Amino acid sequence: MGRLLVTGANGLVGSQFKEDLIAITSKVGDLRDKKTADSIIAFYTDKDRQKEYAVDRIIHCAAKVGGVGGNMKYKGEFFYDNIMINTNVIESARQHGVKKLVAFLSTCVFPDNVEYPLTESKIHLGPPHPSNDAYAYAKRMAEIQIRAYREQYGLNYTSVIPTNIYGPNDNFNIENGHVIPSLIHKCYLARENNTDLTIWGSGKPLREFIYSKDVADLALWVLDNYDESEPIILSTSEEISIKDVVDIIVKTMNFKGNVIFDNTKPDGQFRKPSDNSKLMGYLPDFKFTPFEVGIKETVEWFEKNYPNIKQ
Ligand code: GFB
Repeated sequence: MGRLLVTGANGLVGSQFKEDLIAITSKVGDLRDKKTADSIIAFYTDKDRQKEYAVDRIIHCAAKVGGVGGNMKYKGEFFYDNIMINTNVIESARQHGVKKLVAFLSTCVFPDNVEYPLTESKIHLGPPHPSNDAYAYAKRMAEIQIRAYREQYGLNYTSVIPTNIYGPNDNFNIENGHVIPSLIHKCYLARENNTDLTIWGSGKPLREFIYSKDVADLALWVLDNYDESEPIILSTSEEISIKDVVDIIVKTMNFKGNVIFDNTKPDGQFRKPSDNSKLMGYLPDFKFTPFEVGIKETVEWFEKNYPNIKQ
């Protein structure tokens, strides 16, 4: 078995892999560019040059991601960047003999109006939620590309469908980031400046969150143990309201100020409850990091590294 290459290795999930691997970050090259993506993968898979260190497995985490705000504002970029990155990486992996590739989707790719809970077979049963349709359709195409390559080339490539991921080394941008990093950043500033903490929307929407470290552990398991053509959902199947998320962050950060709900800001999709029984069928004893523990570790990481964070 050759070496593992991880794309997006400086990202939320990519930075959680501690194995001996080839870490590809955007500093190494722009994967939206076909030649650049191909030269990177050609270099590390070249058996003559790399000998026993040649790469034959890829975990593909690189993507343009963001929260509901960023997805609604930059639909063109979320579509173009993700469809180019995925298409280039999966095609170059094929051309250079990569034996196993795991790509990342997200539960936001599922249709907005479908019978809940979400299960793997429902991905293409209708349009995704309008707030992130550009991103969702681009990600759905990775699933299509992988299935097509399995059928034509017999490649054992697959994909994982995590719920909303959070953890250290996230993008803490207040306008375009996901809810948990945005709220931790805003709560920190409100506490330091004795100002109100403003939450987007009503606080009623429900989400399922999974800790980045758990996602990395599960992606490694999928890499070496999961050979089905169908993607697999990575989820705790535990829903929590945004209001309750706010309460846990406020308690963890010891914030004593006012919490304001700004209904002029988007609630996004109301809920996207997923069924993790496929995953649990394989890993019945997998221990997910409890939400309050993950939040505590993420807040500690933020306060230790602020302001040297992605924002
Ligand atoms: O994380 P988030 O932006 O993504 O928002 P989605 C989750 C919920 O948090 C929404 C509420 O209901 C927001 O209204 N929220 C409250 C906030 N305060 C804030 C805040 O300060 N910032 C943000 N960002 N949200 C994304 C998709 O949807 O999920 C992406 O757009 C991706 O493509 C990601 O799939 C996992 O869960 O709404």
